[in-house]
Amino acid sequence: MFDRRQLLMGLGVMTATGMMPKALEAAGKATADRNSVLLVIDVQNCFLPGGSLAVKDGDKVVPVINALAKKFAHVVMTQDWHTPGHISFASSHGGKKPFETTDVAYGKQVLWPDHCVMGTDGAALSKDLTIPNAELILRKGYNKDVDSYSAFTEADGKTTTGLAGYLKARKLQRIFVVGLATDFCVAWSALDARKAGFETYVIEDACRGIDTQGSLAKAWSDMQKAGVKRIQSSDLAA
Ligand code: VGL
Ligand code: ZN
Repeated sequence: MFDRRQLLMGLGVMTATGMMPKALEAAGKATADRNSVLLVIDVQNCFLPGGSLAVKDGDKVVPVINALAKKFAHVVMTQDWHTPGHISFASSHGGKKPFETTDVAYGKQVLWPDHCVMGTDGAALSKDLTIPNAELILRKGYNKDVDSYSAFTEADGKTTTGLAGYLKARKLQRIFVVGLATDFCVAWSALDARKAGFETYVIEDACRGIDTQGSLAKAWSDMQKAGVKRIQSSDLAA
């Protein structure tokens, strides 16, 4: 016999189309259920047209992300948030230019123009984002000697931001990653999400890449190998 509670729980997993999530996924779709979170990576002025590390067409992601955010019960956003003189800035390494690499204590570091310095207008989230329901804004990259593309783990491979613990404590087990840049902070976050055991999607048309030295193709290949699901915003049912 079904009791009332079982019946309601059963209804809870049905979607508006009447299809179960599993059936939708079989058709190449995905659903934002109550255990899903939209993770909006680094939609900040420095990465938008006119910014110091502008991502081509970076502003195009904003309306797509605004529309997606309405479908999610849970939204978390990140901000790249560096000290002045940060280790990831070419200007901190005499003679080095942006987009060159250098060896640092934790391995190879790509060097960037100065960007997202904490408290500056360049580090602010885009004013065109309309996501008042975002429940956490997580800053990363604030340790002067360690970069952090990933929202989960700094570039030393061991210092945690606490995000995995936060999401697990709140039973958010399915992560949809969007934002800037596909081949750096989005990809590293998605790969770490998989390492931490989350079901992970990247919504391609809600991201744009930097694409330096083959980084975009490599990022998609690494993500595919790690089991990250690559979808379009139109694939999202709920
Ligand atoms: C990023 C390079 C340097 C990103 C951040 O958000 O993808 N890329 N800092
Ligand atoms: Zn950065």
